[in-house]
Amino acid sequence: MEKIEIKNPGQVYARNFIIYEALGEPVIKKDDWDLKVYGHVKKEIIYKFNDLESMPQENYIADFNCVTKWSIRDVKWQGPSLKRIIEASMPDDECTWVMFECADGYDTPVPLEDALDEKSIIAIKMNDEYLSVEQGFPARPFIPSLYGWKSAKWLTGIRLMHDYEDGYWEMYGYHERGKIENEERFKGFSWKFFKRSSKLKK
Ligand SMILES: Nc1nc2c(c(=O)[nH]1)N[C@H]1C(S)=C(S)[C@@H](COP(=O)(O)O)O[C@H]1N2
Ligand SMILES: [Mo]
Repeated sequence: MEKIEIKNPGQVYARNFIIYEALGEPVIKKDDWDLKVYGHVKKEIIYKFNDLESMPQENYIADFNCVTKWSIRDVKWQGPSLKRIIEASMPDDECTWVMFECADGYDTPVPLEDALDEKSIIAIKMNDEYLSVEQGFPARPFIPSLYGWKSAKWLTGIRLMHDYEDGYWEMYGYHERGKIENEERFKGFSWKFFKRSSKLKK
């Protein structure tokens, strides 16, 4: 199976996921659940779980990287292409960001460009099994190049936006984009540049 390698400076590998539920764990019945793509789109679309499952599935191996510096090596991911899902709704030309919205009230924005990456998916399986309730059943987006807080569990909405808006963690200072390679952990601050400037002082 294809393996996606992303450089993850400053991360430490752990054995198990740490389960984060900043706003608690919602109760979701699979048959009642749906995922709505809306906002600045020509066509709103509502997906049921079976719709996602019957679409062509992406399958690959990639690390999960939490911004608090723990990573899980070689997680197997499966789900339909996020690009395909977004493009089906025909976002208008001024869209630049998407907001992932969740059943628990959590939300997080990502640049449209990253959402449209070939490797971005709506994950419905991790390591060959449907997501567990604590890990976001029925679905969570996964974008290999971005930190784990962008992988919003219990996803219910994908909102196409013209302009950037903060989500839950971004409001507390987490980075707008969260690109792992550049250590985009906090707004207006990059460890890459911090290290470089502290070296210059010596
Ligand atoms: N709905 C929701 N999604 C969420 C979170 C959350 O608190 N609520 N935490 C985020 C953070 S900070 C991380 S690192 C991952 C953790 O995923 P896990 O609980 O599967 O380990 O979920 C992300 N998605
Ligand atoms: Mo995280």
